[in-house]
Amino acid sequence: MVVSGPRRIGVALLGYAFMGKAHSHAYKSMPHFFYPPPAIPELVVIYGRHEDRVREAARNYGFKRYTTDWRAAVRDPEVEIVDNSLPNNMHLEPTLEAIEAGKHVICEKPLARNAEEARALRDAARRAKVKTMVAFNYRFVPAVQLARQLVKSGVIGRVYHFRARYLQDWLVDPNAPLTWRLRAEEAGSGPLGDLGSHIIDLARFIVGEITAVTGVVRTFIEERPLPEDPTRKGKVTVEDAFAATVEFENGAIGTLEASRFATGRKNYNNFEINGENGSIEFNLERLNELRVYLREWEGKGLTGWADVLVTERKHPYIDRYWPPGHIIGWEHTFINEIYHFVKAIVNDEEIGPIGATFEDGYRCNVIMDAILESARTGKRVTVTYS
Ligand code: SOE
Repeated sequence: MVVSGPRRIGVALLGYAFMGKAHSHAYKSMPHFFYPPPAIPELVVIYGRHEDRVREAARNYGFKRYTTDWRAAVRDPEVEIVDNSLPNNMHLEPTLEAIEAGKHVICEKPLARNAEEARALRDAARRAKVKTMVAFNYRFVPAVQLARQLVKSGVIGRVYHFRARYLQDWLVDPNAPLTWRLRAEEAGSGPLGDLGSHIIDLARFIVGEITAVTGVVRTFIEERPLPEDPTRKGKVTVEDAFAATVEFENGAIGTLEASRFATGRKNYNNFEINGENGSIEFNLERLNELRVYLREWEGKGLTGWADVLVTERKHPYIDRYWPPGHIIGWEHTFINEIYHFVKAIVNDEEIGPIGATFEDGYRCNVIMDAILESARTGKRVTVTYS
């Protein structure tokens, strides 16, 4: 007897590196945990520039085919979802062509290198009937959604502050090679787009719209060994770190920073929200936990922070995984994200407000451009969208 079940949905994955690995794992794992799945992702074709590497990735991840021609992948008749996990300079054209070809698109963050490219993608998404989403995967951490629920339900009352920092240290070694994340032509910006885009998106996801920014950027190491020839050096053309102040529409103010020179910090995406009735702190390196302080506890002499373990069945997504206390990992944020995307496609549901739309991606790029403009001019910049 053949087991019948949910329909299959064909996926073309553009890119096979870090995000290609995380996304292909998510497509394969989603039906196992979100059973019965809205549809079963079928790994149809993977694209990469280097044939030997993309062939290996196809074998490793389990794709039916591989190609060094992204247009062939985007137009493949078996493909319904195009997943753009390529470097930032390759977000615009393949995503536009995929939308044009009637494919649903999930695009890695940041949506684009700058607001101009992001606006073109946002406008194309508006005109299209397909589903489009930006892979801001930290929206799909159960603890982050609990933080959002606590803020949106008024538990901490009026929000006064949002301060976030996304810190890594993989570039503190001056001999780390000049990879694509260090070149403006390919990346658009440095940690601002790579890491800052996450905390800007979380600021908007949890607290609300940002109306003005100031910013400062710095490049600490100007030249690095070339990956293809370590005896030669190339110029770093992006910032190595940024810091910014932000003003929110609801009157709150905050600070943002991101760096890949924060020695000792590995993947330290940390935010703290202070409100009139309490505070919340999240740390990605302890992603199953949320630190909470509530003033109502003070009457009981409890003037301290609680380390809440966000692994109860009532917490977002946890009922799909394990019993309380068995914790989940970084990769599960992608599984949750892919479930959200495939379910929206199959049931014709809205991507937002939980998933990041191309409007969210565009607004994030506008805010990043404003931070860079402030860093150039030394002036406070008002954030405006078109
Ligand atoms: C940078 O090293 C990076 O891979 C980012 O590009 C990802 O978005 C982040 O989730 C982890 O760190």
